[in-house]
Amino acid sequence: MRINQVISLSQFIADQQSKHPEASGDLSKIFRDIKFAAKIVNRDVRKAGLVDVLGAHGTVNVQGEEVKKLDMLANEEFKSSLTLGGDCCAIISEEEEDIHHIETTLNVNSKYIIAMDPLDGSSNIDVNASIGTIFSVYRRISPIGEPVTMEDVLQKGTNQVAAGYIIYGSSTMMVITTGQGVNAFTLDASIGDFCLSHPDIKIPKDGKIYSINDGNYDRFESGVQQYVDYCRNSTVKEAYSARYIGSMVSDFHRNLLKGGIFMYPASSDAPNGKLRLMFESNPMAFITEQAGGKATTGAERILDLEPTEIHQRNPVFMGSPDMVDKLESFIKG
Ligand code: P6P
Repeated sequence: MRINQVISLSQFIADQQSKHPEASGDLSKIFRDIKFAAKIVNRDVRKAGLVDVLGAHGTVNVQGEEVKKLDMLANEEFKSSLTLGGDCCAIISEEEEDIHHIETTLNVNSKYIIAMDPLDGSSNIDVNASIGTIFSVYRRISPIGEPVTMEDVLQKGTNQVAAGYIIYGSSTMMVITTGQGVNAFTLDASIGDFCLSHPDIKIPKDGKIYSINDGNYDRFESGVQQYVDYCRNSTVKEAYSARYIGSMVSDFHRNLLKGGIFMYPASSDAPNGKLRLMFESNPMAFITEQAGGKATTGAERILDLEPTEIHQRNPVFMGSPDMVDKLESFIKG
């Protein structure tokens, strides 16, 4: 046994792949490509402020949201790495209106599709708060070699082959699941690789942290308001804490490790909420459930939702199972 045995992300994926003799190794290559882009985005995020990558890109995306320069940089980095890697036949991105088909000879004959939010939490970029990348991996449904269809990219969350996020915070960490639990890898810049730092993460069954944009309180349905009141009025002994940074990856990651509930409900001015099913809800719901948590719209399991549009939104409640159950009890009255 080597002292301080370090397990790299690549080694970990290879070990997991070896448990599945039928595996082709293509998924390992998808992680290779995501890891490469993540290191480049990490470099760009870390030097933001020193070079002209802060601020607005001068355009708005399909969501009608102001695009930041780093958003577009990150989007291009992940598209480029996945294209050069040759194992991804299409990408859907929060920053792209439609399917991005990858039609090089290698990619056209590959079977994996990526759904990604290349840089989530843009509003925090210019104020040096942590941000992240979120991704899902799906296997195409239509025959390999044929043009990717809408059916290929609009798959239920239960069809995810893998999901993960990279958090560019006090350290840069990649948290992933391939359906066999949740593991986190911290970037060791001295060796330029992600190393296993949090094996087999399980979210605490209950918690005291609730994360929600309280500014929307008056526009929430009464069940959600009642749950927020329940948390606010908790006794000193039970004292709940409100923690919300406005960057889903950061709020999610804290609650995953400490226990808590992350909420982005529907509201009177946003009847489906704000977060995107394909780019935020599904990958984070997969990770939540693999860590022993619950992820619902308040009415149904997120992973069971049937997507109908690339950029569709849904209400989000995810985290410690006892907290999600309590929230749902208020919604169900
Ligand atoms: P609000 C960031 O823009 C984001 O998509 C998520 O990362 C975050 O949880 C949410 O929006 C914050 O939205 O309306 O509270 O600022």
